[in-house]
Amino acid sequence: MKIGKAEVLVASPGRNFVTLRVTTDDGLTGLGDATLNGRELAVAAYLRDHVAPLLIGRDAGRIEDTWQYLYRGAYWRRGPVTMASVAAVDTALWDIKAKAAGMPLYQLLGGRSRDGLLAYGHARGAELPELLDSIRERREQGYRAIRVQTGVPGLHGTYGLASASGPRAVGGTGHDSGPARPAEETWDTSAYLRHVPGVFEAVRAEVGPELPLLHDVHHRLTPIQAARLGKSLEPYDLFWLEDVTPAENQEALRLVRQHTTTPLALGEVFNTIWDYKTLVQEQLIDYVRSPVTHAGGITGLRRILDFAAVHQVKSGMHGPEDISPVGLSAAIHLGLAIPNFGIQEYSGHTAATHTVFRTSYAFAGGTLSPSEQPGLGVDYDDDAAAAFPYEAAYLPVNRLRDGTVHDW
Ligand code: KDG
Ligand code: MG
Repeated sequence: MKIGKAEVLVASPGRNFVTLRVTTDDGLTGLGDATLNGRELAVAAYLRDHVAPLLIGRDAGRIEDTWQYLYRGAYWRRGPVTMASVAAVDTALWDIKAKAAGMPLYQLLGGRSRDGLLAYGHARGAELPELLDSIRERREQGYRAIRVQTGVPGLHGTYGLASASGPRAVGGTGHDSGPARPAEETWDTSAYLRHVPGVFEAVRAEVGPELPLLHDVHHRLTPIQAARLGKSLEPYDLFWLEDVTPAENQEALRLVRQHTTTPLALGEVFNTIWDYKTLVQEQLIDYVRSPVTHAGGITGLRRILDFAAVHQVKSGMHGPEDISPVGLSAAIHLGLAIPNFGIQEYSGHTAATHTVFRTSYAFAGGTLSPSEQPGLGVDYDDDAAAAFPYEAAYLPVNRLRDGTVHDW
């Protein structure tokens, strides 16, 4: 089973996606997601110029060897561009192997460890009434776990109020203001810390004690601020508090941990096991946020999650709209098989996205399940994709009130 073709597919059905399609000499195809929000073309070029030519003629069945070849063999290792590229190759090869075996991918990963994956959806509102409506809407859609993001008085727009993957860029539409560039938002940590506990108090009073509630801080606090927030949210029993600090400084989480029993999830921007070394070994977090798409594929993420399992840390794979249906499907197969599944983020995709990515996984009763189709169970429609060319788009940039750039 030699690799005959490796194509990099870039399209923007609803938003930009980068997909790798690997085809073997005997005609089997595998898909991998390589989407890196706001830096899509960097990954496309890395794959097209530096990886695809190396794949031709390789044995498609040698997944681990290919992973090592691309990771160690490049000399320049880690980082989001490299690891999204490695992930796309790895996922495509698992898709092929499972198709060759005539099995859904989760069977090759050890079979089912559970019936389906508990998924959480997103609720948002600038003001409380809008937020409570949004929570009601998600519950009507079947969600049994909900992430709650709120506006902050005095700030126009903050993380989580637009779609999970952020508003699109401004400009670049051909009729106004030059090339596309990121939108800018304003941030005020004190206002946020004053406001959020009251919102959770009101939400808990409305939904009762059982509904799992989550919240994403999106890397905006210092460790001592994060400790204060975690402590102030304890009465509202969060399922998790996400990305409280930027966390490149893993040791900083020790301080947060000493002060609060609110469970912590972290790492959607991390790519390798090394990014989690201290966090996991010292049990400074409870959930690993990396998705298959950004952490070196099934092979890379499974290694992280096995390491996490030793320390009672569970999965909480990133699953906003900028993880393509291919990446989401890979997450569903992996999440079904691993022993330490925690929860899966699922914000769904637009109708336009689904015209290009033909999926077979199901969301029902708050639970995601893969189909029994061989492989990942996702097909890519080239004809549909032709109608959606790439459009430059960026995540926002965040500034403090005095203009200082802050973490978004
Ligand atoms: O591309 C960035 C988004 O995926 C991110 O902002 C979404 O934080 C996010 C989440 O938890 O879904
Ligand atoms: Mg997040």
